Amino acid sequence: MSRLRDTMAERATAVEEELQRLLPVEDIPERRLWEAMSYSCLNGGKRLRPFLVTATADLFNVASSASLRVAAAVEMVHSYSLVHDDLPAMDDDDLRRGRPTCHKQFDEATAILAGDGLLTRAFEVLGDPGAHPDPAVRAELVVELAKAAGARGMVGGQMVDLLAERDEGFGRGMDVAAVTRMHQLKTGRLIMFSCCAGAILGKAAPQLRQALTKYAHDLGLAFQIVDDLLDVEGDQAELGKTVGKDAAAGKQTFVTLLGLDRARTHAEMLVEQAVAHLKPFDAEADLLRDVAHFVLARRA
Ligand code: GRG
Repeated sequence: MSRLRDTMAERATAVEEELQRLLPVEDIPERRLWEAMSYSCLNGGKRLRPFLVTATADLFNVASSASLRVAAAVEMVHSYSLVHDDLPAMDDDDLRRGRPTCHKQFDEATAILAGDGLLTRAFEVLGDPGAHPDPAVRAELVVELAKAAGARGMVGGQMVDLLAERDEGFGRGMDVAAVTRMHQLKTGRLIMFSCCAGAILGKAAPQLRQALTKYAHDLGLAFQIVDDLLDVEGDQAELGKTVGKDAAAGKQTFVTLLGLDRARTHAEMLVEQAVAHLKPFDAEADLLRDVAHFVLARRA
């Protein structure tokens, strides 16, 4: 695991530097907007999605200058989603990555614009020749990220989640299949794009891209189940409660549906399955095998 930790740390630094390069202060007319955009994406985080982009791109010997660009674009979309998710109209959170959320640090309107700015900049970056010399590859990256992040993906999943919380949609009637579907959209699709982006950049054979899609599918779900487990375990540690923030807000989670033990076993099974999908790759996919185990073992 220390090999993975070191590589993740190195790549997180490289992505951070790439994000800085892609968000120069002089490009943005109001310094406050630049500050809010930078504050929201240059603030730590695990950088899991960028890591998946670069690790899958490495399988196909993609130039690191290209994979870092795409990795930074995915992180911009992820950061935008967190800024908007934290807004009072959504989850109304005060803290993100251990610091005040963007709307707390700045104000609501600035946070909305910072999110919008990050989202649109991501697509500009993918459309730029720096992402790949072949325009067909760039077009595919743009379309696939739009599908993953938009109403058929993350935004759609967020809507399902919002309605569930208000009990206007599937609500408390959500079963494991419905919760799984919601998370596949809300967090799974961006994780899936992150794993496919390397294959798109490397013009991978369809069966190899398919193997990575299946890996990402199981990894994304395991990531979410672990998130639900950490939510409850964090509550237990900090507050002496046992429900978790999401369940307390009336949401169905994998833990409310399956219980702690079965939820963990399910996540373990998914990680094993994810690793099994990497069979067509030899030792060069070891980082992806390690990151699957990291997702299971993570504490934050
Ligand atoms: C507002 C359109 C819109 C979408 C929001 C992803 C999302 C959709 C909301 C995040 C809500 C949330 C906390 C979900 C739990 C799983 C998750 C995505 C956690 C945050 O991702 P990490 O753990 O965060 O990769 P870091 O900070 O490490 O980048």
